[in-house]
Amino acid sequence: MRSIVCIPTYNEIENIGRIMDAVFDVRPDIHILVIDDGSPDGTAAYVRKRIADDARIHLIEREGKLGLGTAYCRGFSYALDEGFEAIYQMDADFSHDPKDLVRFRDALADHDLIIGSRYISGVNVINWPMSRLLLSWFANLYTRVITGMPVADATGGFKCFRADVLRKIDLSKIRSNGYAFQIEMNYKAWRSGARIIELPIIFMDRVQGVSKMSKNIVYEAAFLVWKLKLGTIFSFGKR
Ligand SMILES: Nc1nc2c(ncn2[C@@H]2O[C@H](COP(=O)(O)OP(=O)(O)OP(=O)(O)O)[C@@H](O)[C@H]2O)c(=O)[nH]1
Ligand SMILES: [Mg+2]
Repeated sequence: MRSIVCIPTYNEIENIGRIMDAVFDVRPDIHILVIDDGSPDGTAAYVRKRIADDARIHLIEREGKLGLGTAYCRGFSYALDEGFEAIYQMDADFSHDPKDLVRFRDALADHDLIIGSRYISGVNVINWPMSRLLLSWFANLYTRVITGMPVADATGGFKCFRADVLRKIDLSKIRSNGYAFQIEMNYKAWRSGARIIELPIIFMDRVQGVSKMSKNIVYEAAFLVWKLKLGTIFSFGKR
């Protein structure tokens, strides 16, 4: 399967080179698409240099910090247009272990959406403050109870979609950004009948670079799960 991993970046100059190397180490077949939002630290300029001697690297540059959700959607659309069949997403900051890309590929044989999960087989999060862990854990419980979606970790950002799943989702209608974006994509994939599997991953807090987490991300997600649920009820069972 032709595979590509979408990596959104905002000020990841300390990480981007090393993460690309780590990805190619385990998956030399995979392409990498960086979606950079005009990082002032020169992340995009660095990627551009690497593109000169590696055809597996792709770059989309946007004008300013336009948010994670739209960055992913731009990346997914690009990947579909270019004919990729397996479309991965991961963070640049080493919270996600590139070695897991191998297990994800194997699981794709009989699934349509692979979700890297911190909350099956216990809690696999390293170096998060307890407050953030609790927030994330309760956000997932809340999402599961309200939507009924059988996913233990619906807010994580380490995933792989078969292209067919993304084609069924109208990416131009997605407005959410942070946690909410991940929930919305999982929900829409689930409603469209995708075969979903969660694989246990170990999530490490970022060591290098700056966090972009904010309170708005939490409010957005809290509101979105109701919107998804009510949207489904009022569509009278339509998918
Ligand atoms: N293109 C783009 N990338 C972003 C934006 N915000 C965050 N990112 C990238 O998306 C990925 C996830 O963002 P993080 O800042 O790591 O979010 P997080 O994991 O919730 O929080 P921390 O790891 O604590 O910073 C990283 O690769 C970021 O560089 C954005 O507005 N645009
Ligand atoms: Mg992070």
